[in-house]
Amino acid sequence: MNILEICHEFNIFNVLKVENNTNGLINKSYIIKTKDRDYIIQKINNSVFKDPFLLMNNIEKVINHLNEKRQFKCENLELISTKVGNNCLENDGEFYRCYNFVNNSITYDFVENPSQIYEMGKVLGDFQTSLSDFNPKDLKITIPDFHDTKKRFEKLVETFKNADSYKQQEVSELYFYIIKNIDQYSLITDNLNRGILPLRVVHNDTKLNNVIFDKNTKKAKCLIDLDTVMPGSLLFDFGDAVRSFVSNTCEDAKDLSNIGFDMNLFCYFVIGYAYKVRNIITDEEIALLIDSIYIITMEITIRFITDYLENNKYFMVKYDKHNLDRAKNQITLAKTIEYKKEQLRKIVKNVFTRFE
Ligand code: GN1
Ligand code: MG
Repeated sequence: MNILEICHEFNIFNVLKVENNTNGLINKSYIIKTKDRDYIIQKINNSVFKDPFLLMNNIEKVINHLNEKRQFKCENLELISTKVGNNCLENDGEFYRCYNFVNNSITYDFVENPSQIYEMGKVLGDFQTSLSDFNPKDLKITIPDFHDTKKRFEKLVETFKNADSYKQQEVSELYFYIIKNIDQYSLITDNLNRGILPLRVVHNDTKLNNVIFDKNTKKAKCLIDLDTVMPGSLLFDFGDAVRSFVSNTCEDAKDLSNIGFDMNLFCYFVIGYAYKVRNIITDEEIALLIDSIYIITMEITIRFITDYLENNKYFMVKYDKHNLDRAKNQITLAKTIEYKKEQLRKIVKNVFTRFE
């Protein structure tokens, strides 16, 4: 089926234009423009998501719950059904889904103004609070052990052993830093398994460009890309969100000298976030917020190196060493976080005390 035929399956006719959307490292997206309204059709990567129907059912449940809890529906999260009323189209082993595309919405790869980050903190906090009464066990596991950093690490060790010696040499400096910090990787999962941290609904991919903003009001509207909603710890989302904006460069920038930890942005984020989650977050979760930023940054570093060693099977790349560049970038950020940990803990403590 070509893209126009796929549109027809979603009852979309009179297509004026189809644009490729290059955001995202996993799914392929197309913006479909028609006379009356626009849509985004995504081809779900089914080597990453083995059962797209399971994933779509998770998404639908979460959207329905969010719509019930809020006074407004996020129009960006309106799923368009197929002609026969399904939330997903299967054709020749390929899977497509369709959302409403809202023209006055915008996403950012970079921070242009600290108020965006305050907004991002609020939108993440709102997501977690709105879903705090949703039983996470009602969601299916679409990618097992997604944020099990220790397992990601073990996979890297295996992959490294089997890699060719040239590549081993190439990643050795990164690899040894990763091994040195092994003690930290199971901090969140161990506490989850022991019941010290509550199991919650987690978005699992809370980077800045998954926050939709209103072009006119500049307010954040909602978190999009719900592909990885699954049970887990809210710390995964906090850590991932912070790592995505705090260095103020993109995650594949090659110039490592620009990578820092923007304290000012971090404060804006924590204030917005704490304001929204103050009634649901536990002391045990607050105590690990800073660790989560380090852990999730190390986890994505581990994933990028593993994929580089496995010849870029998982993440889309634009050139052979793309994943290696991403890993170098993220490990540089992780080292900055490690260095600032105590200072960051004080900020978190001060902000949360203000909301007591
Ligand atoms: C992937 O496709 P995208 O960009 O939303 C990945 C995330 C990573 C992210 C890094 C299912 O998300 O886990 O943090 O790339 N998604 C999946 O940019 O693996
Ligand atoms: Mg995603």
